[in-house]
Amino acid sequence: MTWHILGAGSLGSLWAARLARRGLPVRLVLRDRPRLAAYEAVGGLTLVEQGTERHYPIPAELPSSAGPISRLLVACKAYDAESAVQPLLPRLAPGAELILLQNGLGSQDAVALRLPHARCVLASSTEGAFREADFRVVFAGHGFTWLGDPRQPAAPAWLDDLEQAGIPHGWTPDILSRLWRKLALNCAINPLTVLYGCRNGGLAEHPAEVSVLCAELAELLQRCGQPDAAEGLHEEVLRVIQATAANYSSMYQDVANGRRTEISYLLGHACASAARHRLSLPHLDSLHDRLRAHLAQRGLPVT
Ligand code: NAD
Ligand code: KPL
Repeated sequence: MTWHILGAGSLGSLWAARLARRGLPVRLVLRDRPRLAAYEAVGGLTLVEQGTERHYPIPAELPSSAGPISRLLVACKAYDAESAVQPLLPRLAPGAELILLQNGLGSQDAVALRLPHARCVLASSTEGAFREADFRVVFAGHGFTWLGDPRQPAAPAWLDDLEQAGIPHGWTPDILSRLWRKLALNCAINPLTVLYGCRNGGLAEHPAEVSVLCAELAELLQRCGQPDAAEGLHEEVLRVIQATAANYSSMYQDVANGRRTEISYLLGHACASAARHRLSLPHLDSLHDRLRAHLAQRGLPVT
């Protein structure tokens, strides 16, 4: 069965190249004609791995192309996922499965609401990749991808394709807990690195602020029915700050490069969930306000 990949950016290209090089059928779905023409001009994707580059002439098509889609990897940013899937709805075959690679929470529900009859598998990935140029991606950090379906605990047969492609992954009955935990880590670290203009390690100079945010985030996770995601959060945040001390967080990099952030699906989602549960989290709210003001000052979207 063909893997249709929507979003030929960093993670989408990384998945596409690894699946294609094992001989698995892959097709990229590109946004529009100009983007398809640009892709055809370079003749495929280039993946750079440990300094070695390889070219993959993977076929590409438009959302409006003919033919059914049975398996769709959605590899857009969270804020693009719903609108990117929309034009593909008429092409989805009965029993189609979608794999949603978005970080944070909120975009997955928005997509799933449009697809009451399709299976949506959610993913939480710690792999690292970035775009060096259009259709040229660098595999920057090995990691792991958790997959799961909150509505259907049975693992799909296509996990064998990931095994074959060497994509490190695991199936979990509790993918929401994984997504909440990653969201909490990102909320405790990423906005502060933007506001202080520092690497992750720079947060070691702000222990009280990190600690109070972790306490509020743990309270939120408990209230949202995710006690496992709350367990030992502060300790893990401190471990990640130390282990990734030399790195710039993904949100820091987005802001530094003038790119839209996924704020609404991270801190925005956390604050909105707290409000829905009538939970007062003043430090998290204040962090959200400060981050939005910072983005607005730089002319970046605040959602
Ligand atoms: P990216 O910006 O590199 O790629 C997204 C791609 O989607 C772009 O090529 C864009 O042109 C395309 N796109 C947007 N709208 C589209 C549309 N309507 N039709 C077709 N294509 C469309 O993003 P990314 O870094 O690969 O991130 C994707 C998701 O994975 C994000 O939620 C991110 O947080 C998450 N993630 C990324 C990494 C990483 O290392 N890059 C790691 C973990 C998680
Ligand atoms: O995932 C991250 C990111 O930068 O987005 C880490 C390294 C965990 C920091 O929150």
